[in-house]
Amino acid sequence: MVSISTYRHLASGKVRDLYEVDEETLLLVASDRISAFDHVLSTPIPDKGRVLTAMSVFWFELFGQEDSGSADVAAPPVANHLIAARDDRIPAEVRGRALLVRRLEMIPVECVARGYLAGSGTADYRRDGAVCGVPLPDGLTEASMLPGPIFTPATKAALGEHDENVSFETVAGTVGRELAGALRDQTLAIYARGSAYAASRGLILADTKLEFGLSPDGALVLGDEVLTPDSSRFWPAEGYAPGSVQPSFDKQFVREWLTSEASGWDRHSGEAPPPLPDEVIDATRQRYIEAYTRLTGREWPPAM
Ligand code: Q0Z
Repeated sequence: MVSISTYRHLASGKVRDLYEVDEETLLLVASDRISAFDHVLSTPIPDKGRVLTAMSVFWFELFGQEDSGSADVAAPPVANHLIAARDDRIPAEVRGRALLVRRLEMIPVECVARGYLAGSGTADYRRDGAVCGVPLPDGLTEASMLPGPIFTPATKAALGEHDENVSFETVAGTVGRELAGALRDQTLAIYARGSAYAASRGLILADTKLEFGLSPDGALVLGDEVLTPDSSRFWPAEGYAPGSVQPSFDKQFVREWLTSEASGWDRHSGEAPPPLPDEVIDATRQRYIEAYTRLTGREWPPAM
C-alpha cells in the first residue's frame, strides 16, 4: 500500500497540495480546507476535497467528449491532464480527493472568463469602465450580465497576494501572440460549454479561472482543477438579482457566520478567524454536496 510520504512534495496552495509521482506524473490533492476573507480557516469541511475532485473529473469527462449531451454546446474535445482518479498509485489516505495527472509545462497565466460582473471585475469596471483592457458599456452594476463573455487574464501572485488582472496584450508579450490567442479561444469555449451546461441545471456560471499547460509534444492541455466552486462563481439562477453582491453558493453560511456578532471576529483585525461551529460546518458540507448533485445529476458519494 502506497503512502503519500512516498512522493516528493512539490507545492501547496491555500487548500491543495501537489506531489511528484515520477518525472512525468503528478498527484494533485484537494484538501478539506476552506478559505474565507483571504484566510484559510482552522476548521476543515468534511468531503469538500472529494466534492471538488469529483466535480473536476465530471467536467474533464464532459469537455473531453465531442458532443456532451443536450445541455452542452457542441465543440471539439478539449485535451486535459487527467490520467486517473482511481489508480493504485493514489494513496488510500487521499483516495477520492486526489487526481493522477500528466506533468505539463504550465503556462503562467490565470485564464479567466467572465459572463457577469463580480469581484475584481466590478472593481476594475468602476475605476476604468473596462476589465483587463476590455471596454464595457456604461450602466452596468454588481452582478450584471455582460454583453458577451470576455477573457480577463491575470498573473498568478505569490501566496497571500491577489492575482493581478492584465490585458491580452500583456499576455501576448509574455507567452507570444499565437499562444495568447489560443488561451483566450480555449478559455471562452470552455466557459460557453460550462455555462450552457450549468444553466440547464439551474445554475449561473458567473466566471471561472482555468490553467493550461503544454504537453511534451507541444499541445495545449487543460490542467489544474476545472469549474469547481473554488475556481468559479456559481449562483443559483432562481435568486439571481443584479445590483448587489450575489450570495456564494458554497461559502455563504461561512461568510455570514464569520461576519455576524456570534463569531466575535473582525475581518479587518488581521487576526485569524475563529473555528466554525458544527452547524456551519454541516450546512457548508451539505452545500458542497448539493453543488455536486445539482450540477452533475449524479448521486453522492461517487464511486471512486
Ligand atoms: C499545478 C497547484 C499547488 C495544487 C503546478 N499537470 C500539471 N503539471 C505541472 N504542474 C502543475 C500541473 Cl496541474 C501545477 N499547480 C497549481 C499548486 C497545489 C495545484 F500548490 N502548480
